[in-house]
Amino acid sequence: MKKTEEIDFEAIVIGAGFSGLYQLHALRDKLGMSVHLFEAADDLGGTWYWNRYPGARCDSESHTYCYYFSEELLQEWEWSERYPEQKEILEYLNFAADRLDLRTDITFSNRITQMVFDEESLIWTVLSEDGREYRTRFIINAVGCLSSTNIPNILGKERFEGSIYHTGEWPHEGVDFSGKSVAVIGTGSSGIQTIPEVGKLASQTTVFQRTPNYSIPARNEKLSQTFIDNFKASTSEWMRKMLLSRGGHAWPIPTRHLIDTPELERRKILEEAWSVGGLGFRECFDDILVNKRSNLIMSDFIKDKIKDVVKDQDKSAILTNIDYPFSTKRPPIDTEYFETFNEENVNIVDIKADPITEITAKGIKTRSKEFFFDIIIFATGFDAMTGSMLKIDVIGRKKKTLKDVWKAGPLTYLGLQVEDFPNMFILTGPGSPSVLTNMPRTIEHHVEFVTACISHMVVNNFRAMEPTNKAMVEWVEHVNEVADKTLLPKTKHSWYLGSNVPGKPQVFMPYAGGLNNYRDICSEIVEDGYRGFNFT
Ligand code: N01
Repeated sequence: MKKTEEIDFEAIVIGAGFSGLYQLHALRDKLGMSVHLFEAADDLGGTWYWNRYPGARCDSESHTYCYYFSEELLQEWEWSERYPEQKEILEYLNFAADRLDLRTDITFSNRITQMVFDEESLIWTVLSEDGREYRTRFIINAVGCLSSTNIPNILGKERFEGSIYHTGEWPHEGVDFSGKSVAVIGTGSSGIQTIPEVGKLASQTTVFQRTPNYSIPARNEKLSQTFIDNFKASTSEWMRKMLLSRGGHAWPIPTRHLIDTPELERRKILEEAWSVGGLGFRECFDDILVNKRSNLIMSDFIKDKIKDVVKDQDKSAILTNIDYPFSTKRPPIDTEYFETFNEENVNIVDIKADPITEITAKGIKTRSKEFFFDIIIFATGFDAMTGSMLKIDVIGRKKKTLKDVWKAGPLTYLGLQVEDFPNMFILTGPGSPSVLTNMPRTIEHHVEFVTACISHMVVNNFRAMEPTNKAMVEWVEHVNEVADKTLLPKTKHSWYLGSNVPGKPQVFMPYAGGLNNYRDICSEIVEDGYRGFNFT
């Protein structure tokens, strides 16, 4: 691509997680562009840089949770466990970045705060926290969908004399729990992963649960050398399976409706899937997210399993008081989460029944009781899917801001682009299958799609690309229509809809039509001459 005097880089990538690193490689090494990546943290890793809490582990299986675009990377790396720990994933990303020599084109510790589009030159000016400006033609936001932490505004937080942590911003030096009394607020995936670990280390652990959660045993284990060798001999087959599936996982694609399966057989299938564990449990039938009765049966099956484990009747009642269909909130997988409540020094408080009223100097007050703590852990999640994008002041054509355009909920075409923000791409944004899938598969799709778009522009001498209003509006309608065919949006209290963040517009954000179908739609759009996109 021809360089002009006016730009510092042909493309700027923001964020050095899985998506940003691959995007840097693809544009720089496949298209030969000048590209620079800016990262707010002082090192790479994205989610896996920040989420260092005890027990942090991926719930996609390790050999599927990695880059498949390079057979060399696949052959060189060896995962040790079925579900990789945060530390191992971070090592993997460092390994990939070193193999691809990416660090030379990354600036760390420099948050991008603003980006402004100039309609005449069709160039973006990007402003970073250190006050410097960079001019570029393309911006690829790889800022992550679960990276903007959500810390509830509880009265008195600043008065607390102990230590406060959020799972998503965990201190690098770790936390010493020995002899400490610890509160954990939140029982999503992060809480459910960290509570068993904190429970082992602290003298007293008290869990503040607002919404109880279904959780599937992960059944984590060391990978055998035979498994690793077989995997390495058949990576393309693993990829084929993942790309055929809705979720980008390599599990067998379900073909049976739970509701039509006779009871004895159904029970056997559920028990087998339970003993295998992991998110694949949900996939043993294909109607769990569309048929209320099927879902109820599966939900009751899980509640019974929890009741079998938790001996204390009061704790068991709090943990199983679940009033929404399984998997309509993102289901966690766990290692001995429910078992942890059999320990005498691990307690649970139902804060739906007895809400937190304030944080005091010494602990937490609920309506009926005061608790005393040395440490409070917020496992309270993220301003998901839009939070990190909206932290940046994005100004497009006609001085439109992204904040304004997304005021009533995010608008995108394919989750990738927004009208009036030409040449700006978002990876795994709202409208993308993203969080409903095994992320690296969606990320690889997006990076390759964006790279192909930019290559198409170069070949055809186009200077700008953006979706039409019609395409964007129709895509958002399609995202809603697809979600409405499932039980997903019926559970109103979920970060999928943004309802965990006060004041956020409540719209079902990810594309629930499946990664396989989404990929097909994108391919058809390209074959149809990039239908829905305008090129200048
Ligand atoms: O966050 P969450 P998370 N007062 O939003 C509670 C991914 N992930 O960090 O449900 C009291 O799910 C909230 O209660 P409620 C994964 O996609 C992946 O756990 O809103 N409680 C809930 O219990 C996951 O889904 C891995 O009523 C409050 C909890 O805090 C996503 O990240 C590991 C509250 C938040 O749960 C987010 O998970 C970890 C308040 N004011 C995470 N506000 C992998 O393994 C919120 N809560 C890949």
